[in-house]
Amino acid sequence: IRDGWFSESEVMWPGQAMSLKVDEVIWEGRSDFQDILVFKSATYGMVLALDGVIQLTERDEYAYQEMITHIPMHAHPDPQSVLIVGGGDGGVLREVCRHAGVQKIVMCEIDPQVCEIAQKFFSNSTATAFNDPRLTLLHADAAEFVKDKAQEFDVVIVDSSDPVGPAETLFTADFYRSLRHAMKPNAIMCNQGECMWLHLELIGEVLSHCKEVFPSVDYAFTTIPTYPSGQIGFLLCSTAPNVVLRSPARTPEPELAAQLKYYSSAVHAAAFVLPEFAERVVAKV
Ligand code: AAT
Repeated sequence: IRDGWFSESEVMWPGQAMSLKVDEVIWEGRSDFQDILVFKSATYGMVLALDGVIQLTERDEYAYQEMITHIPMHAHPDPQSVLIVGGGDGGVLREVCRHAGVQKIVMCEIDPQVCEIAQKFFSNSTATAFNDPRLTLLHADAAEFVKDKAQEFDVVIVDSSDPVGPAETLFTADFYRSLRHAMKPNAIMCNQGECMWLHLELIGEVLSHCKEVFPSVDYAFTTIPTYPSGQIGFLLCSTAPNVVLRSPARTPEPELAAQLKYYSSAVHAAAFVLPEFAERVVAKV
């Protein structure tokens, strides 16, 4: 923070930095895993940054949380058991809990302090469902946690930070192999998939790791002002062959649809239509 403005650290996006005007710093410190910063911004509400990288702002978080959650949840015909990897702010959990058919949710977030801070400062936005009785909350490296799991989950949502830092383990073929083992037949996973404007090469690599492990793979994206370059993607994988991830298996129940601000069935299908420069890379994998 300099002269009243927060600028994002640019390790993974050299030469550019998103800046937000700061009204008040609310919390600043270091956990066992990362630097944590919470501040009130002038025009984007409360903001959470980890290691200098924006994880959420109250103004636009739903564009990410809804899409990373509802694309896999609606690509699956009847998800009952869900694993959330990362997601310590609780936003993905909030969206998963909106599905009445879900019976069991396991969330594996490496850093307990992120969950504590979310419940303290984001209890009106993302951290609304930590008391849901369906939730089991664990604090571990998800790459370790999934190693001995078999056929447990219908949907896995990997809401992880970028591969520089504690999330490095979550972008490897080993992790995807363990995940596949932890998933039921016909299960779907959705992974934070970085930005096609910045990381197309990384996306191609990670997609090919996924292809080694999963028979059906595709890539979608959402728009979001406060993530680098205003856009972030998702890697979608199914444990079954020939699953068309871009066609939703279900439409949102009316009660859910009324709460959604970004996701719809039309947006689901459209999110997989990529600009030609990205389509070429994804189609080649
Ligand atoms: N919904 C907010 C967006 C995130 S959160 C990423 C979370 O993943 C963080 O809370 C972090 O502590 C957790 N995490 C990182 N590594 C691991 C791991 N190995 N196991 C379990 N949890 C982990 C992502 C924002 C994307 C930013 C785009 N630039």
